Amino acid sequence: MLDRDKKSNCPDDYTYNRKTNLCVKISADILNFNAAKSKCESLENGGLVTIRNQNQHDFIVQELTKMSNPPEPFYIDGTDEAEEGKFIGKDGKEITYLYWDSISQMDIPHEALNFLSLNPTEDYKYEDVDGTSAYRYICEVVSK
Ligand SMILES: [Ca+2]
Repeated sequence: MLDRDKKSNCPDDYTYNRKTNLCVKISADILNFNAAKSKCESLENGGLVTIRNQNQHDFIVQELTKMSNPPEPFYIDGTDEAEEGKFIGKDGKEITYLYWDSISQMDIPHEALNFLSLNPTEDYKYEDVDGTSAYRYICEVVSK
């Protein structure tokens, strides 16, 4: 497959990164998790961004640090609603790359915290949140 084909379905207002093959857009608005998910999914092949490895996380952090952001999390793809501690991506596969911040998954109960976000106060490491708060979010369009 040619590179130009890989990004052929990346919308103009999204940013394409060849190295990670991610096509993403950081939202300007704030929504709760389900509304953010729906908004991202309103585009064909769209959804909250699924981060599967360090390279992809690095690219997202690089994009986030280009902006001036409020000290609030950004929603990304992944939920452990079905089985505590097992985060599942929008493709139905388990997310094994989980770079937790210093407070998440530690000493407080996390049963009710089922959604992944990036925590700007800790270099955009992962924080599990309950999904009810309106935050900014990161959409992707998956390559065809
Ligand atoms: Ca949980």
